[in-house]
Order: sequence, then C-alpha cells, then structure tokens
Amino acid sequence: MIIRDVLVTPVAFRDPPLLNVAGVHQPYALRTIVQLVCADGVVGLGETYGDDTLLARLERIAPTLVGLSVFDVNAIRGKVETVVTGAPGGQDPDRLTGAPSTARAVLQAYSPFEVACLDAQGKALGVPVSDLLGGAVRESVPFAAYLFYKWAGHPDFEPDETYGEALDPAGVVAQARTMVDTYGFASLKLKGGVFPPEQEIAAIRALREAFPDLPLRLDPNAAWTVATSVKVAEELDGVLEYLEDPTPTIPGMAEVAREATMPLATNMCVVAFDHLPEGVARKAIGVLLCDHHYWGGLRMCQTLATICQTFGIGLSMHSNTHLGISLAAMVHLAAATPYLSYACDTHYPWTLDDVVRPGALRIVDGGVPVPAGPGLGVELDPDALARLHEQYLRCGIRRRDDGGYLRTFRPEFQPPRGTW
Ligand code: GKR
Ligand code: MG
Repeated sequence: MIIRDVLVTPVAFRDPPLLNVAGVHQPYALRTIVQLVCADGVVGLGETYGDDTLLARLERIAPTLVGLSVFDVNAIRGKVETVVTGAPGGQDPDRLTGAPSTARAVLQAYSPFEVACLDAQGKALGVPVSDLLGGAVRESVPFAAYLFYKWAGHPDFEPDETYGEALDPAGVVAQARTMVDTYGFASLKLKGGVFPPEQEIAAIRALREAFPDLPLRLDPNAAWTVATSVKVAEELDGVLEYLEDPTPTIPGMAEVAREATMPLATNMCVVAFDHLPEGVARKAIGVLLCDHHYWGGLRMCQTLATICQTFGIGLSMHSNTHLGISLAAMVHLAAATPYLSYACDTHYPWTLDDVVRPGALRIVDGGVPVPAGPGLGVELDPDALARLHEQYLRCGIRRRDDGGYLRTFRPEFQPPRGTW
C-alpha cells in the first residue's frame, strides 16, 4: 500500500445564494479532491476546502508523500508539518470557522490525506472506514435540516426551482417544510446573523409553531453583542436545543453562557486543541461542533470527542458546503463516535453537483445510512471530476468571498458584527 502518485484537483460546483453574516454564497463553491494512488491500484479519496492558499499548500505536500505507506499516517502527518511552516490562514477569509493559526493550518492540510489513507486502508482490507475507527455504533447518522435565509436565485443565473426565496419567517418555514418532507429531518438549524435579532427570533418562533416537536438551533455566527445575546437567549428560553456562536470570543461566550438557560455551541471560538483549556476553564460552551476538515481528520475528532466527554461538553458536527467524499467521511466518523449524539450539520441538500457516483449516499428519515462498501464506500466519477474541474478553471473564483460577492449588489454592505 505504497503511495505511487498523489492527485490534487480543485473543483467548482453550483451553490445557491445562501445568506450569512459575512454576505452571500457565490454562484460556485470550491473544493479540492485528493486521490492517493497506491502501487497496487487502490485509490484513496479525500476532500477539503478549495481556496487557493490551501490548494497551493496541498500541491506542495503531494509529491512529498510518494513512497510512503497509507498505513503510516504518522509519517504522512510529519511530511505535512514539514511543508506547512509558519504560514497560517487560508480556507476561511470570512472567519466563519474561527481565526487561523499555524497549528490549525497543519491539521487542516493533513485532514484530506488522513481521510484518503483511511479510504485506501479500508479498500485494501475490504472493510468500511467506520470499522477502522472502532466500529459503527449506529446504522444511520442523523442530520439536521440546515435552513438559510436565501435569495430566489443568483442574479444573472436561473432561479432555483426547489427552494426559492426565504427572507422572512414564512419563507424559512416553507424551506423547512420542503427539507423535512424531502429528507425527513428531525432537527432544524437556522443560519442567522442576516437580519436584526428580533426578525430571527420571529423566524424561530414560526418554526416552533410549525414544527412543535423538532429541536431547533440558531446560529448567527457571532453577529451579536453580549447584551443582545443574553436578551435573545432569554426570549428563546425553552425553545432552542442550543444557541450557536451568538457572540465572538471565549470570554464573550462565557458571559452569555452564565445567563443563558440553553447550552451555547461553537464552531468559532473553540476551533483548535489549544483553545480547549480556556474554553473549559471559563465554561464558555456547552456543545462543540467538530469538523474533521480543520480538527485534523477523523481520528483527531475522535480524540476531541473523548476530551469533550471528559469535560462534560456535548459534541455535534459542523459543516460547510461540501461534496459526497466529505459527507461519507462525516458519516463514518459520526457512526463510529458513540459520544457524538446530536444530529449533525450538513450542507449536502444544497449541493447541486457531485464528484461521486450517485447511490451510495442518501438522506432518508433524517439520516444518512452508513455506506457499507469498503473504505468510504463512495466511488469517484472521473467524468464528473473532469467536468467540475473545468468549471473551476472557467468560473474564475479562487477563494470564498461571501462579502465581496454581496457588495457587487450592495456596495455599502458591511458584516453587522458588533452592531446588533
Ligand atoms: O455556509 O454560510 C455558510 C455557513 O455560515 C458556514 O460557512 C459556517 O461555517 O455553517 C457554518 C457554521 O455553522 O457556522
Ligand atoms: Mg456555526
């Protein structure tokens, strides 16, 4: 299982105009697909962000992995560390998943290679990745419907027929209804930070009325001050399962947490292992959203699960826009992590194209059945990969920039952080 070649392919795929605190999703989202081609013909698959800084880093790492075994992930991580020297930054200029650092850059660059190694190992041994991670404790992984305020379509593009516009409580409820009817989701998360807090409270109340039994979450991506966050928490007392990143920083979250009755969740203030001591000491969070793309792969997320369990912090899962390789990795991880007991986030219902052949991944009854085939259990479609790579070359987008894109329509737009 020696690596003979490493292929790193950027792709672009259609993404609807989903709104968030930073702006609005561009017409194309970017991802990078990693293939570890082994001497005996097995190919391991990985997927991560597609922004140019990370892409350049992955391209520099790729040749250094040739000749290593896919079972020697420590050696692979060592190579990644050597290449990624003191150059933090990259995937998230909008800071929706926290501030960058060198340690985070290493874990982020290592992640797609670790997943690809596990995929290749599983294929070689004829077992699913969840077996390599200790065995699936659930046959299907529950996910939450990820609701967004949304334009009907991108200006200059065909409108999206399925979901249309969602800019008020009725629109959000209609979107939720379609998601629940289509996929059977049993938890709902609304991406907030788009409208003044009272309007987002109204949307949550409308969801509560329309779906009296479903757990609800609200995530304004740190758009609010501490005082506003406390007020929203008071108003939504008894309504939310958790409130995600109402305000920035660990001290800010700790202040809100002292007053709020529901747990506070984060994928913004505790986003690396060295944030955990302060987060725990200040009791800033009740739930952590893990994400193997920046916590350093599937096994590091299992380590994180143990730490969370030790300190009584609940564990959920974060998602950015992604394709099927990432979904498969998320599902195997969640299936093999007993402590991860919240319905996970996924953008997958918003994903309009894919690089994997259809069939292996389905959302049924609000969950994704764990793929049973060897490795990740998904198969790369070379034609789809080539098509989405062509789309990458053509579309001209080289990094995510929700704010810049929104400013092409509303030049005065500034993220509302600190003003609400
Ligand atoms: O895709 O607009 C988005 C989300 O806002 C995403 O970028 C966030 O990272 O989903 C994420 C979150 O939970 O904060
Ligand atoms: Mg979040």
